[in-house]
Order: sequence, then C-alpha cells, then structure tokens
Amino acid sequence: MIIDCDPGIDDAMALALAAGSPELEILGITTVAGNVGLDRTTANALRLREFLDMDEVPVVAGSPGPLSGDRPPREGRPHGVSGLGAVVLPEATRPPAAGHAAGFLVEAVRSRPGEVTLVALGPLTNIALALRAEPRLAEWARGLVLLGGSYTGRPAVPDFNMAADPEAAAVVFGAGWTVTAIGVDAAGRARAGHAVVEAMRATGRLGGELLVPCVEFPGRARGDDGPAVYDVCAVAHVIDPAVTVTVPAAVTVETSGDDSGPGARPAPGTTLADLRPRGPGNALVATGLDVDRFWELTLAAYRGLGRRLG
Ligand SMILES: [Ca+2]
Repeated sequence: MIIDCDPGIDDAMALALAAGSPELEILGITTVAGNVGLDRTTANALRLREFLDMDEVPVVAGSPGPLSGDRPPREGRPHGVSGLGAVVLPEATRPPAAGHAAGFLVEAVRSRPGEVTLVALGPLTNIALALRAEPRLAEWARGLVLLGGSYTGRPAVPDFNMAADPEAAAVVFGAGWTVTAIGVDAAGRARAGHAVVEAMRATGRLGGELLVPCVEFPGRARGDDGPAVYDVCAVAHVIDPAVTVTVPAAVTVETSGDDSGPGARPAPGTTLADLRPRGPGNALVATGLDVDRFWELTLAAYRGLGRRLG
C-alpha cells in the first residue's frame, strides 16, 4: 500500500500502525499540505520514517495547496505549530525522494496493477492530481481507502480533509472506482481512553516518545473518553476490514456551496451519501466501527513495533 498523508498527530499514529503490521508492504509515503504546510508534513513524514524504522520506504512530497483557491487555515492548530503536537523527534538525516507524489502514485500503481491499495489520510489533492494525469489509476489500483467525510445522519459541517480541498474530493469520488470512505462519524468512535493510553505507555520508546505525546497533546479535541485517533482507522481497515461496518453508497461532494441565507447549500466539502443507491454506487462507506476489535488490532501492532524499536 501507499500512504498519502499530512502528519499530523493521527497520521503519525496511523504510520506507526502500518510500521507495526508486518503483513503490510508499504511501497511509499506521500505527503500533502493539510494539518500544517507541505514543508512541515514532509519533514514530519521523514522524521517518522526514521523513528519507525521504515528506512526502505520512499517519502515523496506532493501538493502544497488545494487544486484551486486558497487553503483554509487550520483553525485552532489542533496539531500544534509543528503538526506533531508535543512530539519531539530528531531532524531526519535523509531527504525525500525526487519527484512529485502524483507521479509516484501513478508509476507505483501502474507497475503492479490490481495490487496496490492507496490510503489517503489528508486532503485528497495528490490523489486527484494523479487521477487527472492518469485516469486509469482508478482501474489499476486495488482500491482507495480514505479518511474523511461523514456518512451517517445528516451532514452538518464538513470535516477538515474534505473542506481543505472539496474539488479534489469530487474528482476522487467521481473517478469510476469504488472508494472506501471511513468518515469522521465512524472513526470518531476510536478514542484513546485511559486504558488505551496506559497500554501505549507500556510500549517503550514508541509509546513514550511518540504515541503518548500524541494523545496527550492538549490541543486535541477530546470527549470524556479521550481524543479520537481518526486516521488510524483507515489503516486498520486495510489490515482487517471487519473493524468497520461498510455499506454501498452513492456519494457526492459539495464543491460550490453557499452557507448563507435560507435554502442555502451545504458548505463546500460536505459529503452527501445515498445509502440506498440505485445500482452499485461509487463508494463503500463506514457506518460503524468495532471499537474493541480496532484497539485490539492496533495495540497488538504497537506492542510488536515497540519491542522492535526498544
Ligand atoms: Ca491526516
């Protein structure tokens, strides 16, 4: 698989899950502007690659902003100025690979048709650029699993990943493949409560230097049950699809929007899902999350990786 991301606290935890899952072959990490600017998401990905002992995995930088328009500022800096909250990792010693993420995605998928799953944890700009450059990407990829949108109940405001580049999201959902979409409604149930944090703390350097500072960063929105670890759910779904309940749907993404006045359209980036589509639809959307199964899988991977990292 290839992980397209904007690290990002929960991106970091998702990369740790991938690194701790030997059954996954990680062909690359591509970066996009999102939680923080592209320079920082790329620098963070490079640091995480070294910390997580993924030296053989190329990191390729992608788009510094959305397909068109300006990137909306990330309000309140929930990931901190660095993008990794309270995490302090050494500067990376190796640079990113040459080239652009979109080109890398196309070539990697073209060379292994039917085998490569794309996992998108940030704004969908890189995936959309890749699809525009090579529409057959949608045929060649084994699938795309993304974290974003909301598919149960009435969408209120769009989540960050969708709002950051609604046009890209519309390209991705309209590419002729079946997108697996884990929304923030389902993924928001994956919360790092007290018992989870203690289990993370017991994983050595991995817990002490990465996981616990991620979940204890004060800027993280949290309910009574601890902060949600959204992006981790998308990687968990690739490892074990049964962590989520998914149903076929026809999804469209609002791109124009107009949230002023009566009869206003939903804000740009709002996902509109028909869960009883005529025909096959264009997506499988998550309507539920098996929280126990999710944490069992995730903590087992963290424990294994923790032992490896010391
Ligand atoms: Ca992310």
